[in-house]
Amino acid sequence: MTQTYTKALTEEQLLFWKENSYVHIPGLFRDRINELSTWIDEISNWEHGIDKWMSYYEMDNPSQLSRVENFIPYHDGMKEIFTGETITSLISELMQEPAVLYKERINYKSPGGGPHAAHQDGVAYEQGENSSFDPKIAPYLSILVSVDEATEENGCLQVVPNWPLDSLEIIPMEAPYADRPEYKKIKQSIEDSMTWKKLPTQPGDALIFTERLPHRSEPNHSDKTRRIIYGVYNPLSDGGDKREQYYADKKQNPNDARYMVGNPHAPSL
Ligand SMILES: O=C(O)CCC(=O)C(=O)O
Repeated sequence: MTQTYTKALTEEQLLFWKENSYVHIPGLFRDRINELSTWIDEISNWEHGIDKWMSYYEMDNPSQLSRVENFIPYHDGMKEIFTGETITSLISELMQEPAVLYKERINYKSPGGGPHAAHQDGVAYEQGENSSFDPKIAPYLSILVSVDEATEENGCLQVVPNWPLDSLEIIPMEAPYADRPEYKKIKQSIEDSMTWKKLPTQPGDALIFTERLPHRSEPNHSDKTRRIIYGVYNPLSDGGDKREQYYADKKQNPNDARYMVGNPHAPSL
C-alpha cells in the first residue's frame, strides 16, 4: 500500500521543486521567530567546545562564533522545532517517505563573517568525496529557517537555478589553500561558468533544498549578525536514524575533509 503524506505544498511549489531542487516557503515559522531568536542567543552563550554540542569559529577570526551543532539533546524547544510536525511532514512529503533528522546547526554569520564556498552538501555525508547520487534513493534534504533577515549584503544563500531534481552530477572540487588541503570547494572555473541566484529570506521564511543542489553564500558585509538554522534529513529507508553515529564520528575526527567542504570555520578544540 502506498502511504501518502500531508499536502502542505501547492502544485506550483511542487513543480518548481522538480525543476529547481529547492523551494521557498515564506513565513513558515513567522509565529515562532521571537522564541527561536531567544533560544539561539541562549545557545550562543553556552560554554563552547565539542564534547557535547559542537561549536566552531571563523577560520580567519578564531574568537568569532560561526556555527553550533548537535544542540537538540540539550534544548527541548529546539528539539521540537527540528523533529516536530511542521518540518518533518514537509520533508516527508518531498521525499515521499518518512524523513529522519540527520544533523542540525545554527550558522551565525557575524559582521565580517566568512563566505560559504560553492559546494554540494552530499559530499559532506557518509561517502565524502566518493559520493555518488543514487537515482533510486531520495536525496537528503536540508531546510533552512531564516531567523534574521538574510540579504545580499549579509550573505544570503545562493543557488544554481534550473538544477533538476533528477540531476545526479557531482561537480569536481579543488583545495584552494595549500596550507589547508582538507578544505575543498567546487572548482573555481566551474563555479565561474555557472549562473547563481541570490535567495533573500525574511525572518521565519524557510528554504528546502537537496544535497545535490550547488549552493554558496558571500561574507556578511553588514554590521549585524545574520542567524539561520539548518536541519538535514535523510530518508528513513536509507539507513534509519543515523544522527548519533554522525556526531560520534565527527567528534572522533572533527577536521576530516568531509566536514570542511565549503565551510568558513574551524572546530573549537
Ligand atoms: O549559511 C550560509 O550562508 C550558507 C550555509 C551553507 O552553505 C552550509 O552550511 O552548508
